[in-house]
Order: sequence, then structure tokens, then C-alpha cells
Amino acid sequence: MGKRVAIVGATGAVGTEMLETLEKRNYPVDELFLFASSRSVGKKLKFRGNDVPVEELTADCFKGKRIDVALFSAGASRSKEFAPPAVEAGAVVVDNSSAFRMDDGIPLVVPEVNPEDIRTHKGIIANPNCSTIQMVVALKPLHDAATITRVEVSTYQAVSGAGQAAMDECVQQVRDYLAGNPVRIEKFLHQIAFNLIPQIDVFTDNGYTKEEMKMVKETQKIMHAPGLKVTATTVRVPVLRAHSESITISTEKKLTAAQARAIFEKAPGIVVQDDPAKSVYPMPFFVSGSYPVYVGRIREDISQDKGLAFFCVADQLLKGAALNAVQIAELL
Ligand code: NAP
Ligand code: 3JN
Repeated sequence: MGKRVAIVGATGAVGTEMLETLEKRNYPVDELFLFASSRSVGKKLKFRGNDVPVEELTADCFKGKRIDVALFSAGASRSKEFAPPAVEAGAVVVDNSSAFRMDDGIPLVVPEVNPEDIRTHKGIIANPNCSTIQMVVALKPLHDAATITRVEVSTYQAVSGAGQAAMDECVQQVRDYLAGNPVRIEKFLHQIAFNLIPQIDVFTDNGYTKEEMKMVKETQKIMHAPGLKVTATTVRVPVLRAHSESITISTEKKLTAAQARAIFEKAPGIVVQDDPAKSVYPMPFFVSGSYPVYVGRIREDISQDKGLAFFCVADQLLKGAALNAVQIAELL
């Protein structure tokens, strides 16, 4: 039997990918409901050739619709306010925001890593942060083989991670800069065109940003490894789509680069692109629009006895958000 599905934040960068992912993966949708702010009421979005109207998100909007699954991507404050009434109305909420990720009793799920955790849900299942998702997909098979004790990650995050308007701002800044016009800065803290910004989200008391601490805490929760040491530096780069990560790990058991490559090749959700002699490695421009987590530059870390370094790239709007949420809905 098909499902009655809602997308909350349907007009946004992630929401539009959710719509497309449901269609592409042939998710059994019987009826689809789209919600966004009052600004979007009157808009219609296409699903399987039909126009679906966008409705205003309100506490009552789920009532009487018998929604089975609601995919939320309208930001954490909207999730906090509107996920409980959606659950109350009978839906299972798959939430893309940070609102519930670290709550005890709310599973934080990446289907390739901890699908079994979904069984413990009581109405809400959290989708991790996009930078965390692609990293744990890559870490899990290595952890199973050699027990990871420490992770050091630096990210190169695309502007679409900050939403549709941020993507538009980057493009406009490039145009203005090349035309010799003043560059307008609204969505970012500094000019992003021809630049990079080593700050994503606000700083916390320990000198790390919130984005960096999400990577630390969410990784420990998803991998059921509260003692796993993780340090992260997250950086915004003027790439439109797909996040990249340079990852170095320490392991209890030594893995050679060849062993790690063989492990990645067999792991779910991963595609290895690693042929240094031919300059083959993953790059964000080329993986945009695709589902897997791509891994390359796999090598033994020369600074330690038992460690590996690699580069990992994934489309964060898909595997980092919409696809992961739809995969969770498929598991349900
Ligand atoms: P976005 O492009 O700015 O879209 C935001 C969506 O939320 C739009 O549909 C917007 O509707 C809706 N919205 C905003 N304020 C609302 C309100 N007061 N009431 C109802 N709907 C409202 O942002 P995005 O990139 O899609 O990200 C959305 C959320 O997904 C993020 O806040 C984050 O929690 C999560 N996320 C994003 C990414 C990513 O890579 N971008 C990755 C992982 C998770 P209108 O069009 O009507 O304004
Ligand atoms: O900046 C990025 O590349 C990813 C951004 C994610 C994001 C943006 C605004 C609010 C999140 C998230 O998924 O953690 C949130 C949030 O839900 O707190």
C-alpha cells in the first residue's frame, strides 16, 4: 500500500530535492502534501507530472490528512514547533534539522551505518548534519575492520549548504566582482566569491563552531562510540554544490592503503575514485546530482604507525539531506 507523504520546507534547496528524490526512487506516494511559509502559498510544484499546491505550515495543517510520513526541512525552529503536532496527527517525522538530533530516545540515522536504530523511534527520526552523514558512511566500514580511535577532518562546504538564497548570492557576487561592481553580502559573513570562509555557524565557548561540534557529537552518537575522539574544522568554499572532506584517522589495528581501498570498494553507498597516476579522485563539480559518497586519495598517514588519510566528496543536498531522509522513509 502507498503512503501519504508530506514535505515541510518543500520550496527550499533541500525540499525540492526531496520531491525529486521521492519521484526518482519511485517511493510509493499515494498522496503528497507540500508545506512552506505563507510567502509560498499559491505556488505549485510538479510531482509525477501533476501540480501540487504549496500550503502554509501551521500547527493545524496536518490535522485530518492522515499523513504517514512527514519529511521536515524548514529549519530547526520550525521543526521544534511543528514536528510535535505532525506526530500528534499520526505522522512519523523524518527531521533534517538539528532540533532533535542529540535528544536521548530520538534515533539519529544513516541507513548505511545504523539502520537498526530506527526501530527505537517514537514518532521522530533525526537526519544528521550533511557533513556528518558523508563522513560516517566512509568511517563505518573502516571502524568495523580496524576500530577507529581518532578522526581529524577539515571540510570544504558548498554554498548550497546555507540554502538556496546563499547559492544565488555566491553566483551574483561572482558576476558583480567580474563586472567590477560592488559585491553585496547578506547571507555570508564575508565575500564568498573568489574566497573561502573558515567559519560555518556561530562559535561556541571552546573555540569550535557549532557546525564543527555537530560533526563531533553526531558522529559519536551514530557510531555508538561516545569515546571516539573527533576534531573538525569546517570551511565554506565557493563551490555551488557537494561538500568535500579531508579525513585522517587513527586505528587500533593497522590497515594498509590497499586494504582500506578494498574495504571501501565493498562498502554500501561508497564509490572509490582513486587512481593517482591518472589524477583520478573525487571532485564536487563532477559528483553533484549523484547519490553515493565518493572516496579517493587513500593513503597511509606517514605521521603515525596506524593511520589513514583520504578525501571524501558527496552531494550534501542529496546524501547529506534529501536522499538520506528518503532512505529512512524507505526503511520505515
Ligand atoms: P532554504 O533553501 O532556505 O529553504 C528553507 C525552507 O523552509 C523553504 O521551503 C521555506 O519556505 C521554509 N521556511 C522557512 N521559514 C518558514 C516558516 N516560518 N514557516 C514555514 N516554512 C518556512 O534552506 P535549505 O537549504 O533547504 O535547508 C533547510 C533546512 O534543512 C536547514 O535549516 C537545515 O536544518 C537542513 N539541512 C540543510 C542542508 C543543506 O545542505 N542545505 C543539509 C542538511 C540539512 P519559503 O520558500 O516559503 O520561505
Ligand atoms: O552549512 C552547511 O553546509 C550545512 C548546514 C546545515 C544547517 C543549516 C542551518 C541550520 C543546519 C544543520 O543541518 O545542522 C541547521 C540546523 O538544523 O541547525
